[in-house]
Amino acid sequence: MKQRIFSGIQPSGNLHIGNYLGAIKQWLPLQDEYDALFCVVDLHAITVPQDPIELHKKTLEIAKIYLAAGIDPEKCILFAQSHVKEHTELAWILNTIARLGDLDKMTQFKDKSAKGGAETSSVGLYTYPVLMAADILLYDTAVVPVGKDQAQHVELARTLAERFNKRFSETFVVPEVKLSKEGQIIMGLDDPSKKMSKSASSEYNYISLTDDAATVERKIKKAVTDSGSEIVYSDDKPALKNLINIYTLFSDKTQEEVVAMYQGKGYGDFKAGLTEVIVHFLSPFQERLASISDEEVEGVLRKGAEKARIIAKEKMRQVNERVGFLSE
Ligand code: ATP
Ligand code: LTN
Repeated sequence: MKQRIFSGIQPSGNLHIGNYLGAIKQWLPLQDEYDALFCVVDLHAITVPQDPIELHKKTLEIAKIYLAAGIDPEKCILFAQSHVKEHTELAWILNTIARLGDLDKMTQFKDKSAKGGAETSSVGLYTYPVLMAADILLYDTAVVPVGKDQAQHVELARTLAERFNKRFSETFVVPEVKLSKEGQIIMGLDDPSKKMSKSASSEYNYISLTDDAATVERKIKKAVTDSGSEIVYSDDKPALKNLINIYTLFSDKTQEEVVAMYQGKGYGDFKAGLTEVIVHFLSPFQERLASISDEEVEGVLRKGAEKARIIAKEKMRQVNERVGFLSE
């Protein structure tokens, strides 16, 4: 039997090339090797305020992006988190297993709440990792493919699974994290010390998957570079290193090959070449994206939720019984 994997992306902000290279692109081969579930995590998105109309639109858009990138609903289960109520049901129970001490360690909450202050952050943002643990544990997930920024959350899912199993008997599979390779965390174009982020304040931080060729060109031109003029791949030149990483991931060339191609040339040539490889990927991708209708993607999500629900319901029956709830 194939092992199960689960991963998800929030329908908030503009999906960028970091999300594609660091997450979706790596999921594509996993659809064949694993029993895969991919989720649009709308319940996670509302841990920070969302405009309802935008949220609705973004949820459909993220699902379309999955499809346009090559996620195949014939091979995996693709669904929206809020369609399977068991996610919130299990999250509540796990909230009673998680400790304040566990959540106080979570760096994402610290980072995200730093902007507006912890006092005004939602309680949902604080317990976000518990909901994520519920997503994972509900399906007996063995492997969770995510970027390094999410490793701490998967670690919490392991802790909660172990704690629950110990208290109530063996119930959950303890999941393993599968990290994207070094170089696959894409840094901000305006600040190579921080990851490219959809919630960045400046649009010059990221290249959105829906940016047109002129926008890509403008953003790459404006991307910060390091001092010097040679194209070299080195830790002392984090901005250039990040751009070379993006180049290699879109062109399937090695860093050495990219550096060799631009030997004796300057940043201008390199940036023009980089723009070209990005646009070369984005144009056909955006064509596929535009060809998927709302109705089509709604149908895919509905069918996905039906399949996910079967697994989730059985797990919750087990969990509720172990906890001591009366059967319905
Ligand atoms: P935000 O920055 O607003 O928190 P995000 O861009 O991190 O959002 P998420 O929905 O949190 O987006 O992440 C979706 C997936 O994309 C996760 O697997 C995450 O690890 C991956 N990811 C996000 N940003 C990057 C990045 N810059 N490089 C590589 N992978 C990324
Ligand atoms: N928090 C994740 C998205 C996410 C997720 C999950 C990833 C929510 N639930 C379960 C893997 C497994 C993020 O990437 N920001």
